[in-house]
Amino acid sequence: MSKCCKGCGVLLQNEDPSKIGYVENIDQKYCRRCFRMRNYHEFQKVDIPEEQGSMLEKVNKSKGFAFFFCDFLNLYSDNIKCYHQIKIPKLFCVTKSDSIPESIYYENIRKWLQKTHHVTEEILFISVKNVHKLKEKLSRLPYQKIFFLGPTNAGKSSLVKALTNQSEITVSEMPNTTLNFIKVPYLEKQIYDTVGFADMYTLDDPALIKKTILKKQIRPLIIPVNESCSLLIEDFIRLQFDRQVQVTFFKSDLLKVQKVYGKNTALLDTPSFTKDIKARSHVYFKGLGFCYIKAPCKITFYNIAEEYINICESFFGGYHE
Ligand SMILES: Nc1nc2c(ncn2[C@@H]2O[C@H](COP(=O)(O)OP(=O)(O)OP(=O)(O)O)[C@@H](O)[C@H]2O)c(=O)[nH]1
Ligand SMILES: [Mg+2]
Repeated sequence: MSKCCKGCGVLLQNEDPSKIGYVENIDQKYCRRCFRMRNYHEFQKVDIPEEQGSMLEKVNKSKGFAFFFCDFLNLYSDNIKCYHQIKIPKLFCVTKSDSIPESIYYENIRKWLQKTHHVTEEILFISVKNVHKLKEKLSRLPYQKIFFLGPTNAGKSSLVKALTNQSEITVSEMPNTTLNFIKVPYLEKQIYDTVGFADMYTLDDPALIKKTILKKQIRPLIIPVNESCSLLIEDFIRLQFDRQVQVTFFKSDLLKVQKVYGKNTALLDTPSFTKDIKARSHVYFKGLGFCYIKAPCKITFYNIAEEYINICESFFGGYHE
């Protein structure tokens, strides 16, 4: 009989140590990758076994209900497009609400998701420290099958654990921790933890991922810039502005963003692209956070491919002023 890893859901196998799901003894509870992640905090990048599309297809064919989880720093358009691909009854959950700065009203984010991103279903704000809203919602849902979907690292597995007091599921800051559907009984229902959507800049860089962990509330970092200086994110992504403008970064405290003067950086030679930024925009660096730009300007991006940038209208201004 085929057995699955209790931590990540992958099918266990004892034939090929180089492939996912490997265990020396098929009776073991966790695959080698989960075992090492749980005990030694060791990370091994893997290719996701299940195609994202086929996972969504299975969900969309079910008669279940979907919770879409996305953390505050990753509410970018490409993630929200994934939400719109869910065709069964659903709701939108902004996770890691403990990290949202006090100065930002949930109501503004909610209206922005509705207006800018066309989210018409219910929107909740939750964190692992506060799962009661999720419990309440689940207790009122007339569905047996509940799918927890969303980008990798959004906190799906952490919420399953917090809801069910289940300690077997593996949780980590590394991307694609969960590798398959994991069915967990909850009340009279079945919750299905799933494989996270993954399109982040950080995917191949464990050291960088560690700098994106949100240990406490985000402190917005305000940096006035002009055409004679650049902004550096972790010494490699560089932003050059064409005029004086104020930039406010929302990111983990661990991620370094600094202003540097002069144009004599080695990164000048790397491929770049330029974007026109409208007043009151968010520029998302997928997986790293975002910045709010108040006035119109042009930004030239160095050392980051265009696919890792999403730009959209901000939730500052407009909705509450
Ligand atoms: N600050 C904060 N961090 C959280 C919260 N929930 C989860 N995390 C952290 O976010 C990281 C990812 O958590 P997971 O539960 O593994 O995320 P996931 O969505 O299951 O990720 P994949 O399995 O890779 O798709 C871990 O480092 C968690 O500790 C939360 O409510 N607040
Ligand atoms: Mg997970």
